[in-house]
Amino acid sequence: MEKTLVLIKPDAFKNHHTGDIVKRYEDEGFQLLAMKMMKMTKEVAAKHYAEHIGRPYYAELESFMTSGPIVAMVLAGDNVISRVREINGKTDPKEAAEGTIRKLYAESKGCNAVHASDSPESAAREVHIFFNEAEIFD
Ligand code: FUP
Repeated sequence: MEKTLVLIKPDAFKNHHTGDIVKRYEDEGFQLLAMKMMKMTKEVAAKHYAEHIGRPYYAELESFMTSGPIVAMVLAGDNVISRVREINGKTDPKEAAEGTIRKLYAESKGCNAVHASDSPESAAREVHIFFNEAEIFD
């Protein structure tokens, strides 16, 4: 079954939306294979957001993502990668469709509640930044 890496970001965690977000994914029928609460270090941020290093918003992104606890999870299901991206909504909550997680819970383009892998290649890479094989119950 296809897998994806999802992060509940510090804004959504701080605003007590973790339960609602996890419930939404479970209600959509996805299987939770792994989950942990952690603080993202600058090193993990640099690995996870490698393609964004050097962009004008990177310092702000790094500072935000390391500002408080995050919840990392691996979800599985048919077309889970594209379906979770759909459910999360566009990067900027102002552009996100009604009912999407970012429309409901995100504060801004930078503080946007959730991350989800955007391709099978990203998912394979990102899952192993946060979890080892023994932590994935598939
Ligand atoms: P997404 O795939 O929707 O998570 O968004 P991107 O991969 O394009 O960007 C990753 C993160 O960088 C976003 F979640 C927020 C941050 N970002 C900005 O703060 N400003 C931008 O213009 C683009 C991205």
